[in-house]
This record gives sequence, structure tokens and C-alpha cells, in this order.
Amino acid sequence: MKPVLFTALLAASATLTGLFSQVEAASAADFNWDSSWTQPTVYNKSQTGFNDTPFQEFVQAESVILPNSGQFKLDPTQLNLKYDYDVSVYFINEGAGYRNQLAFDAVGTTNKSGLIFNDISCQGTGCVGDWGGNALKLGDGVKLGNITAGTQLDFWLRSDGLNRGNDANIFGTKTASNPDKLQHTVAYAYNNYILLAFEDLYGDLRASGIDSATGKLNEGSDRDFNDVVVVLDIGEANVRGLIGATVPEPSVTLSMFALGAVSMFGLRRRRQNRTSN
Ligand SMILES: [Ca+2]
Ligand SMILES: [Ca+2]
Repeated sequence: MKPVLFTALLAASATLTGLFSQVEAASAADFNWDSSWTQPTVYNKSQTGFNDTPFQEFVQAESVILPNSGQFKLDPTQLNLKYDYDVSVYFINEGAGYRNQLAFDAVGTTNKSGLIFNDISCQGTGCVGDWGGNALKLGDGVKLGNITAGTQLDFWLRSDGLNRGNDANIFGTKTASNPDKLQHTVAYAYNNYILLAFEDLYGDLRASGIDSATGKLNEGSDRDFNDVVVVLDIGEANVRGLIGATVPEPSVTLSMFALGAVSMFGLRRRRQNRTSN
């Protein structure tokens, strides 16, 4: 492994371990995933003018944690808007065999929730994953409508929800609320956008069998956080407000080496077995 990449891994790991240690929140089960939701209109890049290319470098190969070069790490549990904005979400990539789904909620001066992507399966050149489904092309976008100042946005992954429906695990930004009590989301600010990346597999790295704490099945996770990667357009002013609100965690350096090692183990495993994600 190149030294530069290793450095990037450590930086990204710092983000992963640091963001969520203080967070306590209601259960992810509190999020009401409405199975009657249908896919909103998906706009392609020629319709929106969105350019996904600058973000593709942050989509990792399978089982490698996101790099952090030139990015500002953010707390995805605190996506508070200070200014009104017509918010959009753009699909960047996915490296997942699962047919994942993504939803949002807005709480504050705007209150609404809904489906963003019903089937996060990538089609065409540049897709990390090519393991079934072809619903989205790189850069496809969905409009969430006008979100007003004083609203907090949050995002939810229903893991393999297209296939599993209400039996699927729902992972959110709040670690303590996730069914496995593990982090499943990481966020960065870049080019006046927010990059959100998710891990879709239940359980700790390579854990298998039943999780005795919950009775749920560990899914041999690779913890690569590339299973759903999207970009939020909340407007430059809101992004700058979030960067200003970001406070680095002091305890980051203690655990980042462990996670750096984790990512490399995961990469080896991934190369051996491309049926999971
Ligand atoms: Ca993956
Ligand atoms: Ca994964």
C-alpha cells in the first residue's frame, strides 16, 4: 500500500471514530419508513447540470474507507439549515450487492419525510458495484423541495429494503440508534456540497452468526462505507454554516489506527468474496 493512501485511510478513520462517540438519540426504529412511498422523479445530469465527477475520487474501492483529502468532516447528525434552500440529493455511486433504499426527514420549520431512492443499484460506466439492478446512473438526482431555515435534515438507509421490505435493517446517522449500535454513516463537506456515505451490512467487521445482544444476524460486514454514496446540495451558505459548526473530537487519535487496519483486512476479504458488500 502506498504511504499516501495509508495516510488518507488514517485521516478517514479519524472521522469515522470521532463523529459519533457523544451521540445519544432515540431508536432508529422511531423513524417511520412508509412502505407506500414511491420513487420521486429522478433527474439525470443533463437535466440538473450536476457534475458527479469531482466526487468520484472519494468513492472507495470495495472495503477501503473513504479518504479525507481536502474535505471537511461533518457530524451527519447535525445537518441544520440556516438558510432556505431547494435541496437536492444526487447519487454518486454504490458498491453493494444489496438493493438499498434511502429516505430523509426534515424537522423544524419544515416538517416532512420521504423516499429519495427506492433502488440504489448502479448502471453504466464507473459503478463500483455491478451486482444486480440498474436503476440509477452516476449523478442522477432527486429534489426534496424547499427546506426552510431552522430545519434539521436527516437520512436513513433501509438495507436491501427493495428485497426485504419491513424486515430490513434501517441504519441512520446516530450510532446509538442503529440496531447494531455501530456507525453506518460518514459525512464530509466538499465543493460546497455534503458527501454522505453509508455502510449497509449489520454488525462489526467480519462478524458472523447471530448477534446475541439483538438476535439479529451479523452479515460479515466489510465496513467500507461505499454501499450508498450520495451528495446533498443544501447550498453554499448552509455548507459554510455547517463547517463553522464542526468541532473536532479530541479522542480521535486513540482509535484511528485500529480502523486503518480494519480497512485493509476488509479489502483482502472483499477480493476473496464478491458476493457480499
Ligand atoms: Ca461495499
Ligand atoms: Ca460495506
